[in-house]
Amino acid sequence: MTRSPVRPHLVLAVAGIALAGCEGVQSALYASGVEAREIRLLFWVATGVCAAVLLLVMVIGTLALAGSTRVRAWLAREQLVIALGLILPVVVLSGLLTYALLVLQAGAARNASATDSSVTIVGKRWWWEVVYRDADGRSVVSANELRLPLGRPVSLRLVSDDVIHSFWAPNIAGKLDMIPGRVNRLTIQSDKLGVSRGQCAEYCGGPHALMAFHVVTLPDAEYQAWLAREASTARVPTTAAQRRGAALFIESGCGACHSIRGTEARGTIGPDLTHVGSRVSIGAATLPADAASFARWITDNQHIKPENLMPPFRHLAPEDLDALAAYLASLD
Ligand code: HEC
Ligand SMILES: [Cu+2]
Repeated sequence: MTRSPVRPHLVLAVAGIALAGCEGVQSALYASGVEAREIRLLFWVATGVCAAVLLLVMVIGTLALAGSTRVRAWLAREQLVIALGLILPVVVLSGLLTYALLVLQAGAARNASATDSSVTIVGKRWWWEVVYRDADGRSVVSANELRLPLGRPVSLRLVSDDVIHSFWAPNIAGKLDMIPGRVNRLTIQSDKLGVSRGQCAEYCGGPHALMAFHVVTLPDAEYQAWLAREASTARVPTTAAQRRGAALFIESGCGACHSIRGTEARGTIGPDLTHVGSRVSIGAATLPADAASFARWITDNQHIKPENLMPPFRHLAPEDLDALAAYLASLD
């Protein structure tokens, strides 16, 4: 039998795929928040300690197999067996456990000290409702995207309407479950401008794997301006196509499930669409929020996100579909 040669190209391709997962949009190793940095340090310390222990075991194993008689006799001494086989593991594991508990405690203390909760996130099947409280105490309903002011702690109330979900934005913080009938609090702080990605981390049925979201960190002033815009009613359609789209939205019954503030559409089963055109994505981070994706989503959402709770609308004439998509894209 001949041994198959190692194919460097194949190795590179596999390594490339594996490493592509590390580009940082959704990674606890690209920490850009207070809690995520604590968790990343914990990860590297635990990995480093485990690597050192592995190295020690390999060296001793090699000596035990290939060392001289004197070395092997020394290794077989009872004191050494007790020191390396009993005391060392107890010390190393207790140290790591204590450290991990301290990290956990620091997060719990942050969550307990937070007084006001300016953002509530409701886990839904299979998307996220995000409700901000603005400076005047008004609720501003949005979806599938969490915007944060740079460098300021924000206390999140995490709740669920249906089953257990788990909120996880690994670049910014650890994960926390959303449990029906309970309010879990998570204080998070993002220290890096830009967009990262999060994911539901507790299997919640159907398209759970496609229940993601984006976290958008803005400079404080931009965040305040954005929140004021988000609180306003929807932009009035300006072109003929957009007006046709606005009428179709009501005629087609979309308003039974979706709200567009400032219009008759007041449904609450699906995401609020008042400013959907300004979001990074639709379908809980499955498609970008552009006109082409709106059209695809309306007709084909059961293929894009199988089993999601929106029925596909296939009967629309192509020009009507375009008008509807143009209207939604204009809602910035
Ligand atoms: C029976 C309720 C229902 C009806 C009717 C309905 N939708 Fe939806 N829609 C949903 C649900 C639920 C979602 C969330 C799907 C998901 O991501 O899991 C959704 C998602 C969407 C999204 C993506 C929003 C986002 O932020 O992710 C758009 C856009 C949308 N619907 C447009 C429409 C349009 C246009 C119509 C009418 C032609 C319509 N919907 C009719 C329930 C409905
Ligand atoms: Cu889930």
